[in-house]
Amino acid sequence: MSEDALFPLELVRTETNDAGPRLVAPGAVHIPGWLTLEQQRWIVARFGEWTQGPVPLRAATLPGGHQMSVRTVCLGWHWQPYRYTREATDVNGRPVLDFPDWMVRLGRKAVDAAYASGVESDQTLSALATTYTPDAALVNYYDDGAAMGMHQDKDERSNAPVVSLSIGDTCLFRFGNTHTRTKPYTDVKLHSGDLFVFGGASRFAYHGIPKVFPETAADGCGLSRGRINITMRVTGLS
Ligand code: MD3
Ligand code: FE
Repeated sequence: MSEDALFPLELVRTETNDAGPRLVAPGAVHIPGWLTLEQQRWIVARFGEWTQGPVPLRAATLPGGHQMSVRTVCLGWHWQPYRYTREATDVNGRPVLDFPDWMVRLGRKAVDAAYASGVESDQTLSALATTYTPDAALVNYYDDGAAMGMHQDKDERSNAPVVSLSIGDTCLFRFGNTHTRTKPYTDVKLHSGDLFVFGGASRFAYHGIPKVFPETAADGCGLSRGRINITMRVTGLS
């Protein structure tokens, strides 16, 4: 048999030869290895700039007094438990960085990749890519011991999809249901370069990161320790 038959062009994907798009739940599409290593390195370089200020990476303090182990820097709108503001009034009062145009374009490409891939048949979702305009990004940094408890993202006044990009160490992602923070849920490993889009019936599902696996980052992703996750959102605020 020829190599052309063994490796048809449309099935040869990324450096890591990952699987294609997978529908994890209605509206929730996982695309392993969506970002190239070069794109990952470029984004990691931007992350280095964002953390220089005006607002530093910070671990938010929850209303009960507990501090999160994940540290975050925001773009477009600053998130604090549990609202969006234009100034980081819980950190240093400084204005949040602008939401970059390249990230709007990347968000549209992500929504298109997820919902035009054929794994999600909802036409309302596949029509979204051209108009999708995220205006806030939470950029989370996880060091070895960091985790994020089960929660819903419901501080936005929009049901537009959330786009998630992972870079660095592999983590365990727990995708739950819209009713309770407990079972049933689906556990998925997220690797460096993975895309996940959460729209439709999945937009208000509980989810969390039970753990990251230290020193599992893909060689050449640009991050030597830990994990970065970018989530783009439409706040519906002005
Ligand atoms: C499902 N971040 O920032 S990304 C968050 O990896 C957050 O840092 C995690 O949860 C992280 O709020 C998980 C996956 C994710 C993000 C947003 C969602 C899943 C989602 C919104 C709705 C449903
Ligand atoms: Fe979340």
